Amino acid sequence: MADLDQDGDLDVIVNKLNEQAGVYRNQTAAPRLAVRLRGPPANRQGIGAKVVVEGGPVRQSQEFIAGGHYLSGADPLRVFATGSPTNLLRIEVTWRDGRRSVVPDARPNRLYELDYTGAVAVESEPAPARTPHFADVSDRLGHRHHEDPFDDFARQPLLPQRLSQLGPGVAWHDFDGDGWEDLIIGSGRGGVPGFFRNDQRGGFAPCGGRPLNGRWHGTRPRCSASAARCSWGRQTTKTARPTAVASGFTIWRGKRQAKPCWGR
Ligand SMILES: [Ca+2]
Ligand SMILES: [Ca+2]
Ligand SMILES: [Ca+2]
Repeated sequence: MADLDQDGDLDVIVNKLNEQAGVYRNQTAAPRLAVRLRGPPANRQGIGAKVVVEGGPVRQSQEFIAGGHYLSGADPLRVFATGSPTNLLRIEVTWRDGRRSVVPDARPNRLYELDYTGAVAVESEPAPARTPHFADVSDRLGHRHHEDPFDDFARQPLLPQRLSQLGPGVAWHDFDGDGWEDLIIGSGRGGVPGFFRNDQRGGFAPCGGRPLNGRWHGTRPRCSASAARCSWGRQTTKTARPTAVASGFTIWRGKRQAKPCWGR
């Protein structure tokens, strides 16, 4: 878009494949106000500056951008509706570095060109203190995730990110059947999963890396795309799927009786 006929409104140019471009004149008769910027030497068009115009039918704001339209750009001119031609308007430009330029008594049907050299620094207000809703209590568990170095991209060069670096899957499962969910933390390659029994007082007691007595399979954690899954006899309980892709593990109960570490 650009104001081709210099009447203060933006006209439209449309590029067409294998045809002549379309040029459309904006024929609005509504009062308007146009703003153009003269930025600092490295950014003469004031790209990134935000303009707010008040005093018109509504509060209006626009940003000076480079490109951003589909395969096209536009004349760095911003046009605002002014409502009544007698309205007095306020133009405020906030430049990329936070400086501001203000025209307190702008009038409709005019083009205002604001120069960066007249901008003034504005002291930013201190951010209000925020009270977090959650607190990190990871240290109470004393658990540390382990993941052997693994080059994901050697196997899948087009991966957007390393899937081996997402951290462990976490599952809740009441292993001892006391009605309180216990905590299982999966492991990456080379590590061991963490088992923590719910002590019913808001804490968890670690059971070490091998909480099941007797024989159990899965002692060698593997990195997979599954969530933590617990299987007891014929019954399989999928306890959680914390993320779409996470380091997970599967516990299979062997033919011999296996018991949790706390002896039940
Ligand atoms: Ca025009
Ligand atoms: Ca026009
Ligand atoms: Ca429990």
